Amino acid sequence: MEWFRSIPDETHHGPFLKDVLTLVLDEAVFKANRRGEPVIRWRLPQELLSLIDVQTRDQPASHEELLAAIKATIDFSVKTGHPMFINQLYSGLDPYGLAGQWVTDALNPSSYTYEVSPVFTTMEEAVLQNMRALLGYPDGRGDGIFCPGGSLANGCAMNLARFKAFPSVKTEGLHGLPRLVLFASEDAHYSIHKMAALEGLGEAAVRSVTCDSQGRMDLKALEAEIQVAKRDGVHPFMVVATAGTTVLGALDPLSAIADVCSTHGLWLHVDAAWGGGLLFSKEHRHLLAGIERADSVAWNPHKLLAVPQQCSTLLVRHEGLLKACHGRDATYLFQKDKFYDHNLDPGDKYIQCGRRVDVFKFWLMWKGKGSLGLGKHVDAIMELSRFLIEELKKRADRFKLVLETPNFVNVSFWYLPQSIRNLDPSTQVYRNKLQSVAPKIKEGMMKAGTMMLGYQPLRHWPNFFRFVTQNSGMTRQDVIFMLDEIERLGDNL
Ligand code: ABU
Repeated sequence: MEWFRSIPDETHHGPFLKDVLTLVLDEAVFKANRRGEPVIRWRLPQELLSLIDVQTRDQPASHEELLAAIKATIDFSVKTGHPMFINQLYSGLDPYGLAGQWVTDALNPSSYTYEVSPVFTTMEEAVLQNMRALLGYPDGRGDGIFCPGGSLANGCAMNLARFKAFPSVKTEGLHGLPRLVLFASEDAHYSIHKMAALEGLGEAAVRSVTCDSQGRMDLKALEAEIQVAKRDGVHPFMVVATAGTTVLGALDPLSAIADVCSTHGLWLHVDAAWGGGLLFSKEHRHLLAGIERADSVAWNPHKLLAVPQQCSTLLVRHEGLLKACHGRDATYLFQKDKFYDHNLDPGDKYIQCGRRVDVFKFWLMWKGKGSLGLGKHVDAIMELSRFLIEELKKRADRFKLVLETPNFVNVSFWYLPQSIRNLDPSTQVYRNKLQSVAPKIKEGMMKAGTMMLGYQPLRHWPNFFRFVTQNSGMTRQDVIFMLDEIERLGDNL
């Protein structure tokens, strides 16, 4: 076989692929995620360029050179499966999920028609139906799609809600429509504004609803905003509630918001990209009560359930609406005279054409652990964040919680170095000092490679740390390590 042909040749590629698998298993899967190993070996781009030969060339590289490049790539990449990677709304390295990714990648499918993805399209329907059943849609009825991330899931929901209210928008665009507005809390995900801009509504179409002291959408403020919109002569069409805000992890009061939507005839979309996984937990699923009344729900299993990136879904109550809203009946894919039932082709419900299969890794995890195991995973994470709250309270002279009683995974807190402890918290000097603490500690942990923990300001609050994990392998000892490490890095600031 000539070396340039894109087909695996067992003699030529077999030893290379086996070496790659061994390297990945040793270096990226097992060793990399051991406690004591660095989460990151921090390097600036110029240093990386001297460590990894990133230039592509006319001449082919040898397998040895490729293996060395793979090794260096692993060495200097962030180990997001490490217990001390607590930086984002994804983490952990689930072994079944990883196996699922490998199988998917080896088969390299695109999931638009049954003929090219018979197993995966069948699995997609089964998984989406089971997710809808968990939401509480009767018998799991409705519809759904996999999305390239929660932002796009929210955007599709917005498009569906608008199409349901004004079907002519599909052919005529915004011409002739009243000025449309929607409502989302001030802590809602930034994709709501992005998608409103992308879809021609404009960012100003998003009316921000203030939050209560726990970061949840304030119902009185929602009612007031709806009245203001009506007085303004604009047309409300949708409320976006959030089940797990990005920073505080707040869970909006879904039942009460559903009542408001029903009174005013508004589409209720729940952005449960982060919080959706709670539905697997018998102990905690009550936190999402009311989600069964949503017209649509964005839910990312790659977040709380630790499915490998990406696995994001949009679940919809209304059967047939996705196809009606997005369909174009392209005759090169969705021929009506196929020898099998062409309704098995899911592709026309989607905005994308070619589409990665994101179901199999999730399906394999669900199969391998059962709903029971996924529920226990969620319970373990929730228990760990409760433990962190208790530990923070024990160290109340050095740490301060942003919310005293968070009720989801997110735990937000400030570290107070010695130099700040006796300052008056109402002064600008104190605020300025506090604002600079988290970034400096973050720099210290990244350069030491000991952990990655995120920080941000929010509204009037200066920079604070946000603890989130999706790694049910994280332990109480890891939490104590995290707090000790913050103290070690921040004590003298
Ligand atoms: N899609 C929101 C993710 C942001 C974060 O990881 O914090």
